[in-house]
Amino acid sequence: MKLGILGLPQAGKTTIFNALTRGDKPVGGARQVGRFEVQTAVVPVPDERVDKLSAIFKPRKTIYARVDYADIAGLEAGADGAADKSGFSGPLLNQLTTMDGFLHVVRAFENPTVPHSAGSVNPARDLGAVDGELLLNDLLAVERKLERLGEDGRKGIIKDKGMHAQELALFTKLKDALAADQPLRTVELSAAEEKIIASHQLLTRKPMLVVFNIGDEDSVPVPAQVAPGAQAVKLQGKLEMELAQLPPADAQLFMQEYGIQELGLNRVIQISYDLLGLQSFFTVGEDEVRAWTTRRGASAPEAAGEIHTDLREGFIRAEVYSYADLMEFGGVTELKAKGRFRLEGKDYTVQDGDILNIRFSPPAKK
Ligand SMILES: Nc1nc2c(ncn2[C@@H]2O[C@H](COP(=O)(O)OP(=O)(O)OP(=O)(O)O)[C@@H](O)[C@H]2O)c(=O)[nH]1
Ligand SMILES: [Mg+2]
Repeated sequence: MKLGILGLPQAGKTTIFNALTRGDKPVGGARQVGRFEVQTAVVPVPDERVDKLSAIFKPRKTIYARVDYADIAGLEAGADGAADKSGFSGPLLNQLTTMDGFLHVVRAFENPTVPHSAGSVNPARDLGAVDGELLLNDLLAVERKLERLGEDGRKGIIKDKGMHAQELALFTKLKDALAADQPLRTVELSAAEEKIIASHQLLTRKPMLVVFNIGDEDSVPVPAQVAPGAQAVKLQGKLEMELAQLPPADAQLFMQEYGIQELGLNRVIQISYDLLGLQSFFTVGEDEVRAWTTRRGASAPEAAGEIHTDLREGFIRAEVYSYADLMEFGGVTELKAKGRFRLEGKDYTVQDGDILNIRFSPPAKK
C-alpha cells in the first residue's frame, strides 16, 4: 500500500515525509522548476497486537504492517489559482495514479522566511486549489473516456453492447458528479461499476487524509470541513520532524518537558491506515509473527494474495480465529474448545484482527 504525499509547493510535504519516515531529506530546498521527483520510504505501522502476539508465539521474526509513503514534488498546476485547464503533467499524473491514497499537506504555519507564492497563508484557499486540480484531472479523464465510447458507437465497433451501454451510463454519472464539484469517492457504485472503473485509477476516488501543517502557535484558522469523504488532522510538521530525528531517549525527555503525550506522527500513521480503508490480519508461528494489510471488505483469497499470489491462486480454505478470542481464551487449544476456530471458504470477508492460516494447493511446476 502506497500513500502519496501531495500539496502545494512549500506546504511542508518533505517535512512531514521526514517526520513519518524518520528521514532527513532536505527541506526548503530551492526548487528547480519543472524538476519532478518522488522519494519513497517504508513505515512500520505501530500495533500493540503484534507486540502481544510476538510475546505469545516467540517467533524468530516480528514484522509490522507497512505503509509506503511517497513524497511527490511538482504539484505546480493551479498553485496560485492560475487558470490552467490542461491538468497535471504526464509524469506527475502517472505517479499519482499508482498511489492507493493521498495525504494532502496544507500549509497552516506562519513563517516569514518561507513566503507563500500567493502572498498569504490561507489553508482554505490552498485546500480548494488542490482539490480543484484533482477534480479537473478526473473530469478530463472521464471526458476522454466518454469521447472514446461515443466514437466507438459512431464507428459501430462495439464488441459488447451491454458493456458499452453500462460504461456510457457509468461515466456519464461520474462526469455529472465531477461537474458538480463532487469527488468521486462520494459516488455510490455497484460492485460491477467498481470493477469497470478500477483500471482507470481516478484520483478523487482514492481515499484522502488532509494534514493541516500547523506552526507552534496553531494561530492560523483551518477550515472545519474538508472535501466530502475526506478527513482532516492537524500536525505540527516541523516539531514532529525534529522529534523524529532525535535519539529516542532525547525525544522522550523533550516530550516530558513540554507535556507532549504522544507523537502526532504515530497518530497520523494510524489514522491514515484506518481512513484509507485498510485493516490488518496476522499470520503467526514460531518462524514469524506478521501483520499484513488488506482493504476492509477483502475476501479470504484476496488476503491470501497479499502473502503470495500462489496462495490466492491455489486457495482452498482459510483457518481463522480472531486476535480478540485468543486474548480472551488464552490459547489456541482453549479457543478451539470453545468452537472459535473456523474453516472459511473463498467468500469469507476477512475481519480486522483475524489470524489466518491459508490452505492452498501449490501451483503445478512448469
Ligand atoms: N515554521 C514552520 N516552518 C515550516 C513548517 N513546516 C515546514 N516549514 C518550512 O517550510 C519550508 C518548506 O518545507 P518543505 O517540507 O520543504 O515543503 P515542501 O512542501 O516539501 O516543499 P517543496 O517540495 O519545495 O514543494 C521549509 O523551510 C520548512 O522548514 C512548520 O510547521 N513550521
Ligand atoms: Mg519537498
